[in-house]
Amino acid sequence: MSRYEEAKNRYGEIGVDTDAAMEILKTLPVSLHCWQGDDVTGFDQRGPLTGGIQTTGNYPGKARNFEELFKDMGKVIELTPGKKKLNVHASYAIFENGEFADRDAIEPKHFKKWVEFAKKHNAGIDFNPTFFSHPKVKDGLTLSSPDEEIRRFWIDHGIACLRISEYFAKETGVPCVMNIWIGDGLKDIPADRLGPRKRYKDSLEQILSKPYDKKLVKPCVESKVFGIGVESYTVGSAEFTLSFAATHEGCMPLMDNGHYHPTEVVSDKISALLAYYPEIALHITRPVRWDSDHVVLFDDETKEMAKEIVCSGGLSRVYMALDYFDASINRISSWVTGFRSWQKALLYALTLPNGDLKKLQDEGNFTKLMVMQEAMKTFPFSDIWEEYLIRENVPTDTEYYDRIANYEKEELLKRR
Ligand code: RNT
Ligand code: ZN
Repeated sequence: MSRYEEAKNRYGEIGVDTDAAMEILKTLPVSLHCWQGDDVTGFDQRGPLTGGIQTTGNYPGKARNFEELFKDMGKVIELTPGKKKLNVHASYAIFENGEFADRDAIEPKHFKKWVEFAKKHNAGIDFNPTFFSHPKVKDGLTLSSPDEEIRRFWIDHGIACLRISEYFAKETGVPCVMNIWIGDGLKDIPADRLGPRKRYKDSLEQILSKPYDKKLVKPCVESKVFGIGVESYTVGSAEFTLSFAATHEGCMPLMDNGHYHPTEVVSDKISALLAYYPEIALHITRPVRWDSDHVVLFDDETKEMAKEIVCSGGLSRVYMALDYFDASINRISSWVTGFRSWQKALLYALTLPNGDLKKLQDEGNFTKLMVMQEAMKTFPFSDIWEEYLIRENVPTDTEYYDRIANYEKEELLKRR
């Protein structure tokens, strides 16, 4: 009997169908963020990364143009199991033959190559307007700026992005999640906290009041607690964005698990939102002390988030996207390890005896619940995971590093 057969039997004894778990997992789209490949630089400007976010590290081989980024993302897709969606930022517009359009004037045609790339990999696309790293971010503000000209520019950017999102959805046949995140905030004590929030609310309403196909485009708003250089006040706080989504039909809340106070956990918030919203969106990252966007690992909180999505029946209601950027190690490996970790967490969640555990809780049998929860930690999960990798035709956990090292030698180190 193969290791997988043996493991399958063990799981079978506790009522878990591992084949069914794998069949479900391979159909669940997870959004692969394009910005891990070039440290969130994008193609439309040469200035620094702004908005209170930061990449750290200077590992060689960063993608410098769309050809290199596509090549790198292709490598990531090759080395990871599961269904992908691409996650694209507006700053990754592709301009050719000397043409250029500013953020308020970008059009679907500037993303044609992304559509071709997505189609090649049978993937849908999610989209993000880019409200940072641009000269029109004035005093750290965009959609909440008191300067009406500045605010207009960014509202027009949001509207342009709705059109592009619709184009992505039409072309790929997959609805496009359009995530609005602004880094707007203040370094020091505000004199007026309400003013910027009212302006942000009005800006969002102006953007989302433009007609768009609600079946094709799924807008969401991402909250944040603070950013670097923006420590004292964030316009789009948790309460602000949740309230906005709750009062604007069709707009989802997006939780990034790096955007909360260090003892708060998104795993606990998922069910709270699912009790109220038909659909929600997530940015999956690994905060270390602050919103540091470390590579996602197969750690306790990552597992708990996946478990919550699975247990609450949220697999069809939660849009899952990765969001981190590590420039201190091989960027392809960062991408691959993070994507695989989330797949692993989902498979782990799908192979827990969730129905029985729930029953124990409801019966008040907390003794057995604890015993079973602990027992699951050393179940032969690795054999199920390896089988999934084989079925998905991708290298095992100990094989993929060499493939990346080879790609580094053949491709990345030549980018000087
Ligand atoms: C920043 C937010 C946001 C960005 C991306 C690049 O703190 O998490 O989602 O990481 O838009
Ligand atoms: Zn995020």
